Amino acid sequence: MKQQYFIEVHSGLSALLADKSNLYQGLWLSSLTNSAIKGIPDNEIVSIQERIELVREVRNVSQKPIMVDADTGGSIEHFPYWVKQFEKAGVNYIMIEDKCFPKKNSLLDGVIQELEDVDIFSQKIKVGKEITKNIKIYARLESLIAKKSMHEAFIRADAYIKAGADGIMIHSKQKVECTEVMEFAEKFKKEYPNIPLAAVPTTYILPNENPFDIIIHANYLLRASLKAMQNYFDGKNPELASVEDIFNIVGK
Ligand code: SPV
Ligand code: MG
Repeated sequence: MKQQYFIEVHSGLSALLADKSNLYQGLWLSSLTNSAIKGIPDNEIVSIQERIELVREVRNVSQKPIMVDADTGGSIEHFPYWVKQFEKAGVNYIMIEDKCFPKKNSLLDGVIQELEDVDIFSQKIKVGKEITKNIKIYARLESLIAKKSMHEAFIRADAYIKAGADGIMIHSKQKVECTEVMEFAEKFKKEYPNIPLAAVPTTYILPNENPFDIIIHANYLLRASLKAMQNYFDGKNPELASVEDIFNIVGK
C-alpha cells in the first residue's frame, strides 16, 4: 500500500479546502475536533447522529476517502447500527479505539485511561465487519496511552486482526521522540506485512522514512483556525481572508 496522508476536517468549509490540497489523500473526522467545534470536551458526549451529520456535510463537498474516528464504537449492540449509518453517509473507514466508554481524549495528561476487555473489543470488531462489505474497520491500540507494555499492544493487535480488523493504529503521546511507535511498527510489519498500519503523530515527530501506511494529521486544521481566532481576539492584527475568498470557496 502506498503511504497515504489524512487530514482532519471539522466542517464543510474545511473539507472544501482539504479537497483541493494535493498533500492529503484522505479526510479524518476527528472526535476531538467534532466535539471542540461545539465547545464541549472529547468524551463521547457528541451523539452519533451529530457525527453522521458532519459526515454528510463533508461528503457533500468532497469525494476523498473519509475515515471516521468513531471513539469506542459504543456498545456491541449499537456498533453495527453505527457502521450501517456511517456507510449510508459515505464513510470509507471507521476507526474504533480499545478504551472503555465513555473514553477520555488520549492526549490528556494526568488521567487514568481504562482499556476495554480484549474479547469484548474483538467481538465489537466482528459484529462491525459482519454488517458491511464496503467499510474498512481499523482497530486503534491504546495500550501505550494507558501505560501498558509493548507486549500487551501485540496481544491486542493479534486478537483484533483475528477478529477481522482491516488495519491497526498504534497510538502514542511520546513527546517529540517516536521510538515507541517505530519499535512497534518494525515488529508489526515483520509479523503482519499485509495489514495496513496507521499513526497519529501529534505530540511526536515521525522521520520521513517510516513504515506506516496511513499517517493522520488529526487536528491540524482546527488548531490552525483556533490560533487565527485567538490572534484576532488578542489584538495581534492577523491577516483576514477576504469575503471574496469565502465566495470563491463555497460559491455565490
Ligand atoms: C482525534 O482526533 O479525535 C483522535 C486523535 O482521536 S487523538 O486526539 O490524538 O486521540
Ligand atoms: Mg478521537
